[in-house]
Amino acid sequence: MLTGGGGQDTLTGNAGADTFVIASASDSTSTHYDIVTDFDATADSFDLGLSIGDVIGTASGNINSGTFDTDLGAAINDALAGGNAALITASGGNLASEVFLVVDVDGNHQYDMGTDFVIDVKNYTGTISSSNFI
Ligand SMILES: [Ca+2]
Ligand SMILES: [Ca+2]
Ligand SMILES: [Ca+2]
Repeated sequence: MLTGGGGQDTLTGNAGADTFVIASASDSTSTHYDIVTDFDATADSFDLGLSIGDVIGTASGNINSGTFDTDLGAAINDALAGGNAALITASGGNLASEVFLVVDVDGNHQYDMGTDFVIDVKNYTGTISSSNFI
């Protein structure tokens, strides 16, 4: 089990099944999102303290660290209309190629800094789905 706290954490699992625990969205949101370096969707899990719906949308857009929350919202809000979690690939900006998992905790189908989880699933493998959340 790997647990993030307040501020930005980098969490790295091992070759086996890992559970990445982030207890509160306030521990991983906005520009202090946590970074999970090696999530393997065939073995690893997230424990975010809430269940995730079936639909995981995908989106892409320019993401810059200086305008992170605005950029993320503009790029992902349509994808969140289909469920409470979505993946966004930064297609441009200074964070280009990073992939962010956004979990819409308050269920309003929009990204809200401080309220919704943002996790950088750097170099993840497999297909992240609702079964990866415990
Ligand atoms: Ca692992
Ligand atoms: Ca954190
Ligand atoms: Ca929200």
